Amino acid sequence: MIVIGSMDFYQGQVVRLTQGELNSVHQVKSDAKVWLNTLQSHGLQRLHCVDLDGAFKSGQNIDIISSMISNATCPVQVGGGIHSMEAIDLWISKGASHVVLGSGVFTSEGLLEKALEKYGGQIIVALDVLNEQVMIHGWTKKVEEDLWSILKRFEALGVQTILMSDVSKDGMMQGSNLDLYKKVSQFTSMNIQASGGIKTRQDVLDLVPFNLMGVIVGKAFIHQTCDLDILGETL
Ligand code: AMZ
Repeated sequence: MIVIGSMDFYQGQVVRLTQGELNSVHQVKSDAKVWLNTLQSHGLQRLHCVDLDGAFKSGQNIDIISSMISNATCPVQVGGGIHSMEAIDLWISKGASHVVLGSGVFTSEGLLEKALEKYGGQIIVALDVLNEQVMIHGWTKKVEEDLWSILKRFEALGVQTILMSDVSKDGMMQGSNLDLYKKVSQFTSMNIQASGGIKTRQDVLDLVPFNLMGVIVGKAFIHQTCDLDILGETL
């Protein structure tokens, strides 16, 4: 398992939200490139960039995220507002190693199949979960289909990696939803990236038994509650 450093962008700024609520937004770093360099100097192995304007349909942060991709020496996965093949093509052409699809998988008929056919393992599906229900559109709308049936369906379609966030834990820095990752890791053989709630190194270590591919950490580095050197480790 590796630790994936996360940067969320809203209106051109690096921000953090609490439980995904836009009214909790606050700018955390005034210079995204400086923060990227800091993460890289501690051994960053993968960067996760989220375009929150894309997810909330309030615009896009293409230039700043593109500049993260050009300045990063590690793979960069990008998500938020990627709801069409054109948007996927754009990010791949800008050098994203992986593209994270969320709402579009549930709202654009055939998008996931087409994306998998063209980009295979470069496609990551985001499942943002609240009480075992998947949330879309910036975590404001529930998907009716049951989480476990979604997982079975995606695995059968050939999805290699899922990014599972626990909405209730996100930005709370109270540890992750261990029960959820335990259940999901036993249920599926897709690679799993866990996201939401990490505060300390111990919170990261608590996930090691579940054989996850990665854990996404954002706020804990900004608030310096987790040592940045964990970015260079394989756990
Ligand atoms: O914080 C939020 N409210 C939020 C967030 N971080 N809403 C969506 N997202 C992220 C998902 C995923 O990485 O975790 O945006 C991506 C999905 O976006 P979309 O536009 O494809 O649903």
